[in-house]
Amino acid sequence: TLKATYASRAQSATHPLNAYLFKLMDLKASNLCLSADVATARELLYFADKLGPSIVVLKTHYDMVSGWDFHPQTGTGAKLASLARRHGFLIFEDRKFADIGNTVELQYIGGSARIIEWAHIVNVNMVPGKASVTSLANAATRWFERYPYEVKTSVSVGTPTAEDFEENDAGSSGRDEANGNTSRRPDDGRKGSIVSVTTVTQQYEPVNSPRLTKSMTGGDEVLFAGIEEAPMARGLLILAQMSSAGNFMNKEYTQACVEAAREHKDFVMGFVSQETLNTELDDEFIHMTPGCQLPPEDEDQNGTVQGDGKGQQYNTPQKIIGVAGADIVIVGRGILKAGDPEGETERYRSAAWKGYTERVR
Ligand code: UP6
Repeated sequence: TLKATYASRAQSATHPLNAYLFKLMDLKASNLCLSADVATARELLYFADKLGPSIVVLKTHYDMVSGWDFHPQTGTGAKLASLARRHGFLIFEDRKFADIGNTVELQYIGGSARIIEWAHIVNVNMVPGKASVTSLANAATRWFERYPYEVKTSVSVGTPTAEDFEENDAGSSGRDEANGNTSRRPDDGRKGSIVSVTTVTQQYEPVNSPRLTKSMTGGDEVLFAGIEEAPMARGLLILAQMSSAGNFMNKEYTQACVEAAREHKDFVMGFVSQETLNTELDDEFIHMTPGCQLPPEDEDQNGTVQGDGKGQQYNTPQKIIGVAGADIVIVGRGILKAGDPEGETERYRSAAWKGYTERVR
């Protein structure tokens, strides 16, 4: 399976978000996830917009960001969702849930952050047991069942203005029964550069419903570079291996993570891991790998990269994608602390993509 192309895995993927993500990777020639570990919401949105064209996943730690606006329609999550549609990437909140099932459910759906509303992907640290995975899966199902809703989107020609950034947020109207109020909800919709006027009305059924239907009416839509609508779905990555020195995730633990994933294929997209964990023929999981840096441009590109002095260890994209067989590299400081983050993003994108093309060749 190391030779399978992203395009072919888009076809065979069982999870709708994996099918979408592999297609994005193929279209954008990118297997790069930006770990947007910044201090303020302002910087987060800035980097999401600037670097969005080169990445396929934007990873957040919302709880390290100051000035996070929790408003469901106009807040930071909603703005990120809008940028995700515009540039074509998925949002991954790296919350690493790690508690009893009941608690992780409430943390996923509730609180001020309401992570489930704006993050396509979350992850779990499965130390408390497999029940944490089951609970998150059930929570997502129930969330969809409670909120079947309609999305109306209209986008304009040319460079988006501040105004359509706010307005065309492909949010959806849904009645929040628990709170008794009707609110616009941020969610998946347009993406890619906008090249035509579009008015689309979409009706979504809960994603796990047997009645799953999606009907589209309204005007024609033309989206940039074939990038389509993200499916209305939610996904989980299981943290199966860590990059940090001396971590306690041994082989048995990693294997238990793989078993849990196989038991919840409709919700678990794959793993945060250091290598591919697809060992059985019908394993279709995706693997995202943190602990990735390139040597500085003027140094030997096959040389090794020092850790950060706080336990983090780094491998090159070539090693992660080409040798270990992971699918997406996760890069934070390698890009964010560079003098030219935009140029550096391209350097990482092309290095990781080269690792992929050489692997499948
Ligand atoms: N992360 C790791 N290692 C793991 C799991 N997650 O580094 O095993 C996360 C960190 C950080 C990012 O929480 O957000 O990936 C890595 O950032 P860096 O590239 O700046 O080291």
